[in-house]
Amino acid sequence: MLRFWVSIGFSLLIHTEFCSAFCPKNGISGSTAGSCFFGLELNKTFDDANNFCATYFNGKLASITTPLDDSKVLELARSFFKSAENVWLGGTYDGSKIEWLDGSPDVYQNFVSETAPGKVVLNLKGGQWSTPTWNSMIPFICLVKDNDISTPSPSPTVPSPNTCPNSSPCPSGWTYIETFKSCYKLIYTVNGASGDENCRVANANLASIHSPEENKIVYELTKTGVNDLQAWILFGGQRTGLGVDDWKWSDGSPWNYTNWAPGEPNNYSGNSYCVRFYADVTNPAMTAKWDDWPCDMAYRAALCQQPAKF
Ligand SMILES: [Ca+2]
Repeated sequence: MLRFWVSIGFSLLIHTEFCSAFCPKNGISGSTAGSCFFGLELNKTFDDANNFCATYFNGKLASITTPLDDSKVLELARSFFKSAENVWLGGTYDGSKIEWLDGSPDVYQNFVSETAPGKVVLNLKGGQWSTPTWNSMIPFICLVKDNDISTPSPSPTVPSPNTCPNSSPCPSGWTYIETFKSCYKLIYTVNGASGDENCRVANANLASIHSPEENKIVYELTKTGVNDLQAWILFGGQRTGLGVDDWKWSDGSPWNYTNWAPGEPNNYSGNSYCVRFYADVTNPAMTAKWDDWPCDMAYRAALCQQPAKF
């Protein structure tokens, strides 16, 4: 099986399959050979969701051009998304036509009647498409295709791929990042104790960070694109004493990198035993920085991490 490596902006290496598009375990093959639809349970705006599909999977928000794909994607979404009402598809509707982000033709539509112009979502309850009245932060469905093949006449000894291998070394619903050989998942609305416990129940730990590249991926996984004064993400830093350097990672890995915001860690109020990660803050200088913070506060989400299993 041929594989290639995509080098993206900040030198992360994301693995994908050349015989067909990379397909996570929860993915399904589309009607186009080598295509794969899959859901991501990360709440993002339309543009950020599409950027995520592009950056980490070399794909786009999903286009749907056949009734069969429509029904398969609905089945996928209903089984994958536990609590979502709507999920992004990759279309913009002008009231009569759809423009798909991946350039697919406007040959099939499944809107509820009198849908207004806007970005297209799939409604999991009704099973039809509509357009939300504002650019919500919701989960989304990516579509990856193997149509970027640059060799026009592949060797006849290489079998033509027509299936989408379930090649992700991560459990269903987790995001695989090749560079760190890790699987990530967000658990929403936690405090320090419940976030830690929920990761452990899933055989994972709160995420640890050991380099600027790893800090960047945590940012990419946790930002939503909408600034929020309380956009705090819990990850695995834990205070072990009162000193500035008295910290450890909950997964036991070495404490060898920090990205504290200016003046941090300050142990303000004397009980800042956890760390919050600034995902979407109004001050750009604070973006992706860390602040020691009380564990019993409400965090937008916890980021869990576990090693990929091959
Ligand atoms: Ca602090």
